[in-house]
Amino acid sequence: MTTHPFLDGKSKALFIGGRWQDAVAGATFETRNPANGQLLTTIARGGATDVDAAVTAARAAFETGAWPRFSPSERQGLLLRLAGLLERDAEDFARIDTLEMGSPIRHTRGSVALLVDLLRYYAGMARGIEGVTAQTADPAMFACTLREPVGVCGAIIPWNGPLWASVLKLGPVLATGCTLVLKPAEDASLAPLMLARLAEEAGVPPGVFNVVTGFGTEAGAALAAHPGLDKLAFTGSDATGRAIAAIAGANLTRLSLELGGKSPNIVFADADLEAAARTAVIAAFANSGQVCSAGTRLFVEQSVHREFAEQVARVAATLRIGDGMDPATDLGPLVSARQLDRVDRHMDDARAAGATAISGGARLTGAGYDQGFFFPPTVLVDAQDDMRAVREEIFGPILATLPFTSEDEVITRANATPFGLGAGIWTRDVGRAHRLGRRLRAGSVWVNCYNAIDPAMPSGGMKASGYGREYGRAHLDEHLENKSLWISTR
Ligand code: TXE
Repeated sequence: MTTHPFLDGKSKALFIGGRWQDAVAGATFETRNPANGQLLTTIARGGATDVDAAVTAARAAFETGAWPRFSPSERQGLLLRLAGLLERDAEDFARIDTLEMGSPIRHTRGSVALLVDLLRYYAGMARGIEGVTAQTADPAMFACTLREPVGVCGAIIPWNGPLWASVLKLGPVLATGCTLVLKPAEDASLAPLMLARLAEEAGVPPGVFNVVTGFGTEAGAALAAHPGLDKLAFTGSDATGRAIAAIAGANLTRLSLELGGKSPNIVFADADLEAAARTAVIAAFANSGQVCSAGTRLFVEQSVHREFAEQVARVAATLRIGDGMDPATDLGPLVSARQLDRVDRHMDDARAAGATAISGGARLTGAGYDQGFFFPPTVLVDAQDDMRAVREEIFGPILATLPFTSEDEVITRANATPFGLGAGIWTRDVGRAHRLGRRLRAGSVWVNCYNAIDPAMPSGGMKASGYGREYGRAHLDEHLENKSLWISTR
């Protein structure tokens, strides 16, 4: 039996206007550990009425009460307190994410440490919100810009990094003086709810941060369509993103989207191939491949392709697969049976289309695996660019290796995807790194590394990977209006 202080046998309530409450309809749903199917707890299944109450609370908090009067220094203090509390409870947060979505505990512990730093970054940014004073043609005019919070924000987040996504949405909201209604994914609601408890303890005023748990088609759809939002941020699949964009468009709700991808990782023969192979494995298989910027199309220069693919398969085969709570585990289960089926289907398609798995290739069964959703790291050769498994985001541990012969060819093929989130380049040729770094149509390009991330560096997509940026000053800008104030001195 798993013990965790948050799993106290009580059903988890919604957090609205500073109060913990059941869904108005009284409905709940179960959440289970994907490593062994064990029931963790039940959670309130919010609906349209609950979402409406949360948006109303967020509006009230934005316009009245203490929050609009919080100075930048007070918002900074709040964020610093929240960071300190997250640091204090780091182990509980790491364990709840591992229990609910399967990610290895080493991974979730590392994430919490980065998120503490992220909150401290936003705490600093709360003090750096500045407009400009413009020299206009009319010398008697005083003209300046004011940066003001956009208002009530909604956020719909996925299950692949529930704490990560919650903190990333909350940080800039608190830094800028906005308010937030967060809808976690139904597969991973617990860390966002724990974060709400921490926000309460840190002194975030009632209504500033609200969490409505529930299903996408119910609470999610109601939040996306709510006319009371000033801004909506969505992270998830491109299909749901498109539906949300249509609804937000009808309401003229300001929107940012992070919709995953099919990111290329390009290895030239002159690269440090040992480092490239090690990193290619992490790029594709970390979090069992459930990472938006996973490097799942591994382009390898023809002269070293087969040898390199085999090296990657050898490294992949050393990864230990099991329950994420075991500190030795490198790869945990996929989040759900639905996700495992999706990965299975992609594998069948790839095989039918002529690809060969030189490692992995079938879901794991037998002792320790049967109750969970385990799929091993899978390296494909004989893959083609037009195969479904090479075109579509799988969100599982399947990596396609693809040989290429020239820079121009690989750039064309790497860019021939609807997505544009991340891209990797491995080479010792600095000129080539610059040339390709500019030509790749992706929001982030990593040279001789992959998935580097820092609070100060913006991250987001081009093309169907979405729009808007998270992290860095760009993320704050998404939460700020730019008001022009003109004062005639005549
Ligand atoms: O995503 P959804 P799913 C991709 C990945 C994965 C696939 C499906 O390829 O295999 O999406 O995952 C909420 N109105 N990514 O089905 O549906 C839902 O409750 C409003 C990539 O889980 O996009 C959850 O909170 N909200 C991605 C969130 O949307 C709705 C991360 C994401 O769920 C809704 C996750 C609706 N009609 C999946 N329907 C990334 N960018 O990293 C669902 N939701």
